[in-house]
Amino acid sequence: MRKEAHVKKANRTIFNQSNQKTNRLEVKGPLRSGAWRKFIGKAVGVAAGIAVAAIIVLSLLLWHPVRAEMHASVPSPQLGSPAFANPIEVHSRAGEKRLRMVMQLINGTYTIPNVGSETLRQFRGWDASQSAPNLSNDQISPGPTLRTRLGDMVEISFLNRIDDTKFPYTFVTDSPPGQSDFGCDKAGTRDPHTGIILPYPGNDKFPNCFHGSSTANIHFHGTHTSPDGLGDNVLVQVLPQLNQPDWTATFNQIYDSGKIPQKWTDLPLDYQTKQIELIKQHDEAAAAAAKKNNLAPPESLAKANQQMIDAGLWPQYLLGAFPNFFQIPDYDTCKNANPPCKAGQAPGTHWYHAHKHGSTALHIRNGLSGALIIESSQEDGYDHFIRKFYGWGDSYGAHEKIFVFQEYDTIQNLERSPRGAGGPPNPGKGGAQVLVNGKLTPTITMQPGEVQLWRLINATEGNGPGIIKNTLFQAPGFTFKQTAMDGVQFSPANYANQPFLTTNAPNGIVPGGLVLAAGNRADLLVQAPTTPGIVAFKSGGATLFFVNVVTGTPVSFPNGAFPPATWTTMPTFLKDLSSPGPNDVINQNSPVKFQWEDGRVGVGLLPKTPLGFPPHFMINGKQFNQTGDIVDQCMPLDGLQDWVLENWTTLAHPFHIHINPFQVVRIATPTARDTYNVYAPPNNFVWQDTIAIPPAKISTNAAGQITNVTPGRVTIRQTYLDFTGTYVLHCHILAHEDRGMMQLVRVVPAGKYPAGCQDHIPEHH
Ligand SMILES: [Cu+2]
Repeated sequence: MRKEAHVKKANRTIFNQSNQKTNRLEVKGPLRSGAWRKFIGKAVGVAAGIAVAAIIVLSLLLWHPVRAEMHASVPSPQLGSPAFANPIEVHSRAGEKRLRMVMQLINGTYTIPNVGSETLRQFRGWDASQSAPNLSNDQISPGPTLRTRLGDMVEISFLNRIDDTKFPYTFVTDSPPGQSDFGCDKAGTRDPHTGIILPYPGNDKFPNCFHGSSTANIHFHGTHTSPDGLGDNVLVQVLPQLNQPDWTATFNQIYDSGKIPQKWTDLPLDYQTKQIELIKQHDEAAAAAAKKNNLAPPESLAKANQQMIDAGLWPQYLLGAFPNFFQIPDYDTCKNANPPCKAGQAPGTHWYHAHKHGSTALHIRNGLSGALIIESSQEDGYDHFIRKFYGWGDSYGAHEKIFVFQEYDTIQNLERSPRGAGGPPNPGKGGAQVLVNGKLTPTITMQPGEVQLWRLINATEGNGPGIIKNTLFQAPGFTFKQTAMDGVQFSPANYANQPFLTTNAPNGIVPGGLVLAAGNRADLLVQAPTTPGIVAFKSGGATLFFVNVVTGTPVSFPNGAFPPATWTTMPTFLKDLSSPGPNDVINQNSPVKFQWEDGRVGVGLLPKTPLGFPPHFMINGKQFNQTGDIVDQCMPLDGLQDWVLENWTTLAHPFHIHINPFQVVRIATPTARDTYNVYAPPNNFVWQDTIAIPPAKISTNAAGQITNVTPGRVTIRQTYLDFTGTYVLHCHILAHEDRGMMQLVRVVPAGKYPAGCQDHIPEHH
């Protein structure tokens, strides 16, 4: 039985820890230098043939912002750099206004560039009218790019076909403390100072620990859709099932109806009854496995499901298959519907990734993410405007480059053994390199003076090398014009002012320039220089990709200049939100505080650090679900609110909230004790759905006690339109999210506010 295997594996790990050794977590030496990609130094010339290995400082520690910097010495021209390629694409069927596809979660042995073969999970997807592609491809890649248009239906049959016997300890629920091995993943790390094994989870407590990594779902990051049911529902948990019933006919019945089911009982009876039965069987198998090992059974998933169904809500636990089904709201159409929508989807660069609490970080490091491109529907819309200006026709073709930045690794830092007594922690095999669409430092070829639309998506775990730095936009000879942030086009004023890329923006530059935290996206029109040559695009010191500008006649455009001198107007629902009135909420006196334990002055893992274990990341003094099933932030539908977000730690946390984007009104970056660099434009606020809250400045006295914390502050303005339901806000450094830095959020109808805020809370671990 599968669950038995997990329990045994967990026991074996613990047994090995007590013997001060492990099977799967042995202490490993540094990466073999010969394994690193080699480059030919320009200075010595190709003929000299002297290979210069890229030097990577392997001092990455997940919670250490400074030492995590990746330093690479990469002279050009590059040798052995693969050609850049957009990820494969699944797009809406033109005549049907629908994207109907299969998205399968699989596992296998894949080659990570520079690392070797590893057992990973991957997304593979295809249009449902076609047969499955060859799934034995051993190259890692993001999931397919999904390309839709405003107004389209999205119909994704999500099949979790992971063979969970290939991965350690994967259960999704807990049992009474001390009575069984269900709960957090188990592993060991050796303290280099004492030689003692510090077992994971250590001080982490379920559900705020790494766990449940064979269970998944899909979050559609940046979409304005329902957080409930078959929409952008991240509270649903689809457990793995290698061999599945064929759900094609059942799911097609749902999609073909054209009506999005609003209740569980709206789904075909076949799916309801089979799922209830499958989860019951899963409970029984887990209980039997526990009994065989003299352990208490885990909590019943079937019981949790039944409680939700009885309350008229959606069950959280499903086995193997889930039909994601929602519409991309087109404001130009839905504003005339009955009832009318109040906002639409912003056309732009969005993305998707697995979002099961406890395994989001590991999943993102398995590459379980991909681009979601939503195109405009009208002649003056974002994509139509750009393509018309450059004469690119009805589709971008090779003029568009999609960058899914990812990091690949098979295990979390906290679950990994250090390299040896006294040595730096083991950064993992692929943990220090950022790949582009699954490739290491690929090369884009451009004509002299050519213009392309670049869509950048930071799908890394978000720490250290995963922060895409502003140096990327300082590549010599290239010209950049940012057109969108987080999938929302710039207003004409911001298009002209370029708040991230220039110092001429109102009230000065956005602190840090264009830096992409995990979850951020940016669109830029990029023009190559007319001088041929190879240019490295670097994030800090690390080269992410190259552009090879070839020899030739500079490209000319029908409309001449780069970039367009005028810019298309904003859709009306994306105009500036009004300032909150007396009846709106401004949480000036109750900020959303991103913090760690009182007394902590820095990150740290080992006993030499102040508190002896890695930080417990919290929001407003508690971890996710720490005080039970409580909605942390409840808002009335149509509410307009300004929130102050604060950061009381010494590393930036990217705040992300689902369903509705927000406008960034103010950024206050601490520069010294009680001193800030403030960015506060008077209007034309940039829309984002993810923003890094600047780190705090912490002062201490001679005894090391904290005497002052000057927190980083961001003010966001948001309104909660069109969709009620329960969802989340969280830190997009996903290891922080898994370990507690998340809140449960709910939007209720105005008439049920606040009475309905705490009704029937879904389980969410
Ligand atoms: Cu964080």
